[in-house]
Amino acid sequence: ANGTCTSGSNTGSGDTFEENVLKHWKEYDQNKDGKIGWEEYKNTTYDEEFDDVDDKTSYKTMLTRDERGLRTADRDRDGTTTKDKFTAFLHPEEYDHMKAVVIQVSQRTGISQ
Ligand SMILES: [Ca+2]
Repeated sequence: ANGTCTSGSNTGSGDTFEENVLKHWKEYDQNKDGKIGWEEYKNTTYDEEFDDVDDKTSYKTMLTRDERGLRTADRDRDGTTTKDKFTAFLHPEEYDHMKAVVIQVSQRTGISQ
């Protein structure tokens, strides 16, 4: 995951899978309602650092990829992301129903033109 590992106080390579998810979860669930909405996700991930970025194409590509990932993780299609869904989104390789996303992402990043 790009752009989410900027914590200066992070001492650790010892994070477990769950600790890692929880760390991101707290970061993204800004209003602490136990769900992450798309807007919440977008605001946390892309913030204003992309506002004046030249490369709008890669911004859009990332945005589309993330939206697709979250939609795929949203199995009951209620439009919100619970912790279970968020875990699947962060670690799609661990979940059968996320396999399509893993394949799409690796294809996308594997092609350099
Ligand atoms: Ca929330």
